[in-house]
Amino acid sequence: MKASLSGNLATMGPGVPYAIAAKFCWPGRPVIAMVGDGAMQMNGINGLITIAKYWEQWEDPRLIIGVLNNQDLNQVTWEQRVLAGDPEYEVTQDIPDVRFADHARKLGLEGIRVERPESVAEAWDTALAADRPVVLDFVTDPSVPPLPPHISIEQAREFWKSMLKGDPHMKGVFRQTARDMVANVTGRVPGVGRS
Ligand SMILES: Cc1ncc(C[n+]2csc(CCOP(=O)(O)OP(=O)(O)O)c2C)c(N)n1
Ligand SMILES: [Mg+2]
Repeated sequence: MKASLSGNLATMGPGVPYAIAAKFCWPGRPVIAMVGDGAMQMNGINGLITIAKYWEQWEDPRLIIGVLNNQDLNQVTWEQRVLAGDPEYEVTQDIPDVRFADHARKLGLEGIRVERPESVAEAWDTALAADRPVVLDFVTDPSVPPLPPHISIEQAREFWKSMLKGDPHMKGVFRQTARDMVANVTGRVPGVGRS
């Protein structure tokens, strides 16, 4: 198996083009890309047109694009909370709920929208057994803190500041943070649900 990341700058946009390049290099092997919905809106959906043009030439047609659709530019939202103490600024951070699976189907590809945790495994099974490229549109929760297990005092302080200033997702963020803390103690993966 080979893997590629967008690099230390967390550059948005390479996921789908890299996956297309991988298919041209190894047309006989399945390729999986995992991308954010912001990146998918920037250039990923255009890449689907390229995929629709070429996929029938590939010996193994499986190319799975998994989109983490949290309707948010989430990495930056959390940086602003934890590094600057700023609540989510909806004007710049919220992005539309694009129906990526519908878009894929319009292009002749397969598309599956996954809205519940119980549907995740079946969606992967379907995509891995499909006779064409598939877009898996996973609806995910922007309130889950994407933080390392140990955070610094400064990060904790800025986090609290961002909440106390009136973050629009405060309730959901507290709920998911509490779930994470319980999971850390019990070792169980917390349930997922949009807040
Ligand atoms: C080309 C580019 N533009 C902007 C940024 C700054 N940036 C880093 S992460 C991010 C948000 C990414 O949003 P999304 O793709 O939806 O992924 P999420 O963090 O929500 O999982 C932004 C704007 C970047 N790294 N690269
Ligand atoms: Mg996002």
